[in-house]
Amino acid sequence: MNRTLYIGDVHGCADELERIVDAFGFVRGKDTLYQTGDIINKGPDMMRALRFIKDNGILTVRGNHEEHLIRAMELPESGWTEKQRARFAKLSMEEWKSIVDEVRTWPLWRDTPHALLVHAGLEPGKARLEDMDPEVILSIRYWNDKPWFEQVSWPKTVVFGHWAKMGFVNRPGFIGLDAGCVYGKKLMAWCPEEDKFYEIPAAREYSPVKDKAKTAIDAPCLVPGDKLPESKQPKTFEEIKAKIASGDIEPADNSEQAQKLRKASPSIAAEWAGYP
Ligand SMILES: [Mn+2]
Repeated sequence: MNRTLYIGDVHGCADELERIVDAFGFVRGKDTLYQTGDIINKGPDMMRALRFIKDNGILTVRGNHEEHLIRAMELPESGWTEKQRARFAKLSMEEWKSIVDEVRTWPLWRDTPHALLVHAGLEPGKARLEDMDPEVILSIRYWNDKPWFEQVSWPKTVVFGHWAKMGFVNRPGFIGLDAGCVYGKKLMAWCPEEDKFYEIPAAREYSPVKDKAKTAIDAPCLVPGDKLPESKQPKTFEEIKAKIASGDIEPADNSEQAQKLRKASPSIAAEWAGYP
């Protein structure tokens, strides 16, 4: 029987990625491997993880970390934030160029035989993927203070990652596979033909959990507030949201659609906000 495996967020955890594919018993040329995106950043060895993805023909979707990288590479070095500088210092520019060439080819979604695969989720109230905001697909967690998957129905099972804090989700029509491997929890994967979940415990905590979603720098690259004077820069995600709500941070995009998004999900707006 040909089998399929959907693998959760990797974040440079190359060992655990190799081990879960091994535990599945991947047969090259017969089985198909998919992955939820966010291969890069945070963890111990993103180059090896990327090589493994490529060598084994694993079909990924783009994660918010890959999208932030693509956008940062389009900026002149002088336009990078401290956070971006720190991230770029970890590899050579040549390596980053090869990564960006690769991740640029990853789609926002894959409509696969068993499931729709996206990085974070789907925008409630929209029936077509083409009509959804790409930043929502890449970053959604809560929408009007409720998990997005409680507000979406889709003709096929939706497989997603991105929400390490929520962890493994298994409910009718929705499978969330980011179980926080890079935070020392586990890498998870789903095989629909066997109706079975695979998991590999993280060898260690590669990145501290407390950094996650609590500080301004959680927004991987473009940190709203970086262009404000030091004393006025928001230090936490809550502050970013408050500053956007109060108009202290003037977002570059003030269209009706952008305003709607800021109301439904201030976190997504904060993560992607660019302002003059
Ligand atoms: Mn993510």
